[in-house]
Amino acid sequence: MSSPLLKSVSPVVAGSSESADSKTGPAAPAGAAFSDDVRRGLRESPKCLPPRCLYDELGSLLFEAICRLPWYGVTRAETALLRDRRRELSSLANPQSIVELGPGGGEKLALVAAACPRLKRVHLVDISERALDDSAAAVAVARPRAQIIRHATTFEHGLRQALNRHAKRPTLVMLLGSTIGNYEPEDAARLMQSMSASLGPNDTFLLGADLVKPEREFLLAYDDPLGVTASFNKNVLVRINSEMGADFDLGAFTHRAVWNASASRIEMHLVSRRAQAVRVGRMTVRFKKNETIRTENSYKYQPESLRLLAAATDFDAVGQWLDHDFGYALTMFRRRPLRRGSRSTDHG
Ligand code: AVI
Repeated sequence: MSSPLLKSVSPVVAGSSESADSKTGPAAPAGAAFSDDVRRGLRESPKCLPPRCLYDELGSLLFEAICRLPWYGVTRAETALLRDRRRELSSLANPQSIVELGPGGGEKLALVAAACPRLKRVHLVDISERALDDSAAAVAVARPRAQIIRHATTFEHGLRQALNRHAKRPTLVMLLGSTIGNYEPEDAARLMQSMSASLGPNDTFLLGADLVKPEREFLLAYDDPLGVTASFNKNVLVRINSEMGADFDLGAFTHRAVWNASASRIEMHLVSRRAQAVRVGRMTVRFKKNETIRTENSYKYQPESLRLLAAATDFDAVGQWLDHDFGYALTMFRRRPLRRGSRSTDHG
């Protein structure tokens, strides 16, 4: 096989378990990486933290709770779409191998795996051991004979390892749960480039993404009446306090969700209720009243903007399935066949 593989990708959510029904959420950066993220982000103007910082153990549990809230429909919509369309998906991809980047609890993977008659092996890529355990168990029930290979690493490394393992086999790579929404547009474009360069012409890439919907629906989903999303957001301050010896006063910050229509994204912020100085290790971080730390961008797509993600790549969108009621899309990409005379880097 080839592998220009995902070298240039630096996802906002690096190597993670994200799916909406995930048991863990995107993986937490390890200690030093977390501190670096925090120090760098709090020095920026405006202040911001990468969304991966939200997912320590408690953050992952809170994200799991969010996925069950009536106002956050990503998991339900995606699971229903996969259930309804699994035969079409399977006949288009017809995979012998499936690689899921961030399988979460594995429920969605199990649905797809059960519908793929030629399936021989499943690669699970996640930094979280818990997600690997849960998803391996779910796949083992759905496809007891399939070989299950765990990659406790980032998406990039895991995908590279998985593709290296079996050249020339139709492989379906899945990135579900609207994880793509937490990639900045340039990172999403890079991901698509790398993915299209890494997959062979018999392989497919299935991408799940949340669609643009009325603002009030986003505000309910990202600032829910039970306050679970607010806790999820503020937990990053708890994490900074405990991992970096900081003294954030949780009562001095408020959760805010903002729909940024021009950027087509919902943003999560922590708003400082007063002017204050916070000690973070040896650093002193000053806040003006109403100054915010942006903790997440969640980009929302249109069906055609998802298909256009393939525009600057060797991918074509070969299938798209929409949940019109909730506003969710599954899009399948395949590399267009090489023109005669062009150099092949296939593994398939
Ligand atoms: C993990 N990710 C796709 C979620 C999202 O919708 O962007 C994280 C989340 N943030 C608030 N609620 C859920």
